[in-house]
Amino acid sequence: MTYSERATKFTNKVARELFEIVERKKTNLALALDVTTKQEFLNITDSVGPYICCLKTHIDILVDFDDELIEQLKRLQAKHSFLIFEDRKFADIGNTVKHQYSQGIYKISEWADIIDAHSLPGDGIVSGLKEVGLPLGRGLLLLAEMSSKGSLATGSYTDATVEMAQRHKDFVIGFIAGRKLLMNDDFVTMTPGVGLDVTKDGLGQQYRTPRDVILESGSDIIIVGRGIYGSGKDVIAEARRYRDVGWNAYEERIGK
Ligand code: BMP
Repeated sequence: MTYSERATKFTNKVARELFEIVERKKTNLALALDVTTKQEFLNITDSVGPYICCLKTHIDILVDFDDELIEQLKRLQAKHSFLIFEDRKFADIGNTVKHQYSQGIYKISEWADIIDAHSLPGDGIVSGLKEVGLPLGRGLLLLAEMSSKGSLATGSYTDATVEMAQRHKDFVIGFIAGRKLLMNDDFVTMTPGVGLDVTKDGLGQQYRTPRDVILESGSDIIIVGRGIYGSGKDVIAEARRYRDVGWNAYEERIGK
């Protein structure tokens, strides 16, 4: 199915919006922007904005975070049209994650369209996040697999994560995983650990190509970080390159 056909099937508003943006901008690229200053964060977002469907953040790595940053980020979101995914990887009991999601310095629920969580604590984590996020029209991804070497999220853990998602279809929009996990098209699959030039970093990250991820493994969205903004890179040229390779792999998959 095409992204636009998929978009019409989602009941969750965020999942629908994501695929509408993908189709409209013709990009299945999400940027993982792991820089540590506001200046770099905003500059790169503005440069790469036209080529991405989603901006993935780790808001707690910014050394100079303030509320103004969120206002500036929202302005760039309106300018370029992308969803914001805060990669918070919640991993605690429902009551705790509820506060972590909505309170503290970052007030993630106020600006992040998408968040993610580990399934490790059981269904309560989804219920806690849902209490906050569902009324705000947000969506949750469950980490069913990880790209890092030696990840324990495999086999029965992955299967149980898929079952958990199916029990919470109103709020869980999909998975962080290396491949499409279900034959039906009810969930979004987003895949990190994507790179064209290197196969690993020095800390356990493992990279696969966009073609492998989208065409061979049936994922929907490639998440690329250092492949785009790494040292000495022309971020616009790299973003275009990943967008093109990712989109060509999708067109090949649907037989276009
Ligand atoms: P990079 O392309 O620079 O390796 O960045 C990958 C990004 O995806 C990082 O932000 C990391 O936190 C995230 N990520 C990952 O690499 N593997 C996973 O399994 C899950 C992730 O969220």
